[in-house]
Amino acid sequence: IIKSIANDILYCQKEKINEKCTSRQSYLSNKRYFLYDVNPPEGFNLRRDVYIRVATFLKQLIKDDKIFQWNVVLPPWGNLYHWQSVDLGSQQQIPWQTFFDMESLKKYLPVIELFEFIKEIPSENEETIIDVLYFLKNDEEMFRIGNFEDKNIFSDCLNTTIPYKKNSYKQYTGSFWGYTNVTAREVKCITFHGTTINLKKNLQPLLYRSIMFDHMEIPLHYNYGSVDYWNARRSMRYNTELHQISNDFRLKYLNSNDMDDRTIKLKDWRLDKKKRNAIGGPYLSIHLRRQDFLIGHAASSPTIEYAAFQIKAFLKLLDLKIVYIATDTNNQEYIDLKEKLKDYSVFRYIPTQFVKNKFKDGGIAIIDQIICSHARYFVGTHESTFSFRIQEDREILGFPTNTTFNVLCGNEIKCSIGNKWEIIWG
Ligand SMILES: Nc1nc2c(ncn2[C@@H]2O[C@H](COP(=O)(O)OP(=O)(O)O)[C@@H](O)[C@H]2O)c(=O)[nH]1
Ligand SMILES: [Mg+2]
Repeated sequence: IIKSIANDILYCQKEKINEKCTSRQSYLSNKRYFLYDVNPPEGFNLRRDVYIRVATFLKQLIKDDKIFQWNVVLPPWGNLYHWQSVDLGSQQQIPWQTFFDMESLKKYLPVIELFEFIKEIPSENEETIIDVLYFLKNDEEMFRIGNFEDKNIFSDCLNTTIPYKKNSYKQYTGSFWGYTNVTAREVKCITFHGTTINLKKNLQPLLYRSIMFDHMEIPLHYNYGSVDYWNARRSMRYNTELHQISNDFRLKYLNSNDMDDRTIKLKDWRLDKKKRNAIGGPYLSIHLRRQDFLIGHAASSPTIEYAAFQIKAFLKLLDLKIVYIATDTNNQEYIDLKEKLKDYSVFRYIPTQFVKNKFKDGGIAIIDQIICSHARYFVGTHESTFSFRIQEDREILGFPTNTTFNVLCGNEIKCSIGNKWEIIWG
């Protein structure tokens, strides 16, 4: 393998600098890039979980690998099914900095935006070429039989419909987040089952400098719920402006601020400590997931009438007068719900056009999540990853668990609360 590096024009060795190599100074470095993408239909909040799988894996790799400097290239956000605001035009190629605090992410792991990667990597024929792309797929047979075991084997790409094909320069073009100037030199198909750690053997940093995995939702967490999982999660702080907008709303309408609510976080997440004494603002928060959940999760989706009934019961129990509603429902259903709660103050966040243009549907959803996470008591939607992220944020803020892991029941009498994923502090 060592020999192949010397021969490969990809990696100009220091002593072998020639015309081709000098124009590619950066190839001298030991920097390696990990890129990934996720199955197009997956939503924003599952994608956030996929990032944590990637981040904890790379964190471990960096600990073990003394030679190469690994960087994760963050896949831009775009074209998500739920981002349907037509007045915002196409919501594509949105960098992570729109939603997240880059400095916080970097305190856990070296991450860069895709646009930075494109700038950093010299292009050939105006293309930024990724050295190898692994297209992961499930073993359908294993799912059919239900006999699961780790698997990581090359399979024929011809038998898979892959969304990549060769262009006239012999590189593979594909969706690549809408960047037509990003291509891959090689595409390999892999039937995979197991945790992220099992991808280590595919990295081959002596052969490849930039390595991409498509369908990164297939590999599982190797350390779900561990201290390291929670460190990665804590590093996913939101863009500070989104916090500011949420704080203004809390102060103005919900009588809520971090000092009184005991929800102060330190500037550096690494310094935050274990606590369970958060009180939250004097309001109940609800995540009422509708749209596709009415079909996909019909049994756990209440009617508006029954949702209102449950909300009233919580408000009485908690002796609260204010309820904040985060929902993806249409206006009419929200008005119906509000009508049924007319003895209480009911709020939802309605963005200005400026905020919408700047932060898009993704940012508005995060504002909803932030406001829900600061409430005295939260009731979410069963099996919604949108609700899961709120629960995690409340764990980080230090709420007692009984105020967090609650869900609205569907119309059936039996209703399970769901799992409690409690935070582990390092
Ligand atoms: N603003 C806002 N958007 C929501 C809400 N609930 C769902 N959505 C949107 O619908 C998407 C739901 O997809 P996803 O993130 O996969 O969560 P899940 O499907 O509930 O597990 C979110 O990413 C949001 O774009 C809500 O309460 N408020
Ligand atoms: Mg979803």
